[in-house]
Amino acid sequence: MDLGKGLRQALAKLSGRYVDEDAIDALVKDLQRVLISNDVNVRFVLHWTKTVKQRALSEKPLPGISLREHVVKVVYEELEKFMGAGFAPTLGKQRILLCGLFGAGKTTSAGKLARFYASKGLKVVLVGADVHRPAAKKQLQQLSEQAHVGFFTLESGDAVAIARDARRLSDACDVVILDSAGRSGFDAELAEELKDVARVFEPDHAFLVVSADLGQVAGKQAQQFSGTVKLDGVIITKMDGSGKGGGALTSVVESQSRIAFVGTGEKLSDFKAFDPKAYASTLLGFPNLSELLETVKSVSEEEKLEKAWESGKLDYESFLAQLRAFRKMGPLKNVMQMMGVNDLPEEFVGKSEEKLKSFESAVLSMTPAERKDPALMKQASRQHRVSKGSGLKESDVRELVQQFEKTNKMLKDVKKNRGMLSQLSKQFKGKLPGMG
Ligand SMILES: Nc1nc2c(ncn2[C@@H]2O[C@H](COP(=O)(O)OP(=O)(O)O)[C@@H](O)[C@H]2O)c(=O)[nH]1
Ligand SMILES: [Mg+2]
Repeated sequence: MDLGKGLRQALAKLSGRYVDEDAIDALVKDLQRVLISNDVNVRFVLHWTKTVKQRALSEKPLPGISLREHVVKVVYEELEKFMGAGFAPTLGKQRILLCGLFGAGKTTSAGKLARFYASKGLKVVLVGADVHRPAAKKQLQQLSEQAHVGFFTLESGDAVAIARDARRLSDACDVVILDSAGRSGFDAELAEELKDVARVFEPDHAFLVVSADLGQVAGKQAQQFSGTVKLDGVIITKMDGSGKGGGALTSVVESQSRIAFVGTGEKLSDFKAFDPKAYASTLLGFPNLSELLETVKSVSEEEKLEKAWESGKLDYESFLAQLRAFRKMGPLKNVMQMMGVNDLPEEFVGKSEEKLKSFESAVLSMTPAERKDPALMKQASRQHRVSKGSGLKESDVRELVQQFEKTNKMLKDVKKNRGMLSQLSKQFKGKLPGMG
């Protein structure tokens, strides 16, 4: 099972039950099973899950976030951490050397890289220097056509001769990508040829291509190759569907190499510069999780407002701000709901944009004094004026004021506890003006 699928299943189980220490223990066991079966180093797994558990239990969830959501967030953040740093490819003139063993996906990755740089507006040429496999040059040439980039090789001549000529292509092109020869294993001969090729080609960047299927061996290979050429990073291919991708990722990071690109399919477009944030969210099944967590952070910045609520000193301004904060929870709620988390009420979240707007326009039609001193708004003449200014019906404004007063009174009774949001939401259900 691939890493993402395993992780998603482990988290999905969590959503079916009440989250307490036992549930977190069960999750940790599931995570351990998933990671170990993905060939991640056992010592690493135990250390990692210990951190997850510790954080899950000891950290206070952000305001408005349930313990379950908090646990998901911790798993995501730790996942992001274990994948190391991201990679920002340089986009200028450069020569790139690709190395790796047979079947790693080297030639395919050369095509993918070419497409990647060409899409950034750079003039790219692919160089076929795998002289050991007769079909290799042809394969690369076909890829160059697909990617609409140049192609260069010599019909005869060894890898070093091709590399020497390819060195000069930099005069006419931005990016020169050389597909070197592989071997079935790392040996002295391969090391020699690579060194010779590198000496005449003078690459600005060298990438090792490894298949995710290697699991932990990927890290060992990165070490071997980096003893021969200075590696800028590792391209991990076949992350789609590999049962050992987790081991490949973590072992490469542990070997002090960085992950530069990830290949996730046979098409030229199945390729991305490595971004641990984006990759972690993809693994968990939510391509926008990092964005959503930013939303949570910004919602938590409304903590001050919650304090105002808790102290019972509510005015129209903070009321409106709080409603806006609830609305921001919208996308997050969708995600959590997909994971089986259902404790955010519909009434609050993202449901009636239009009605929240009318609420907003009412508050905007109030004078600063009215916004700060809600008691003023009990006067019919003021309600009349606000309804005119906002274009709302007078009865709507009246309802708003009544609701505000009720809320304000209730707030004075609400005890401070973790789920301010859920507490309030239960009592609010269906009663908020225009939010139901
Ligand atoms: N599913 C999948 N297949 C890949 C990926 N990268 C390469 N392949 C396949 O792996 C096989 C070997 O690739 P190739 O580029 O010829 O490997 P090379 O011997 O290292 O040059 C080919 O069938 C490719 O289509 C990938 O990211 N995902
Ligand atoms: Mg090849």
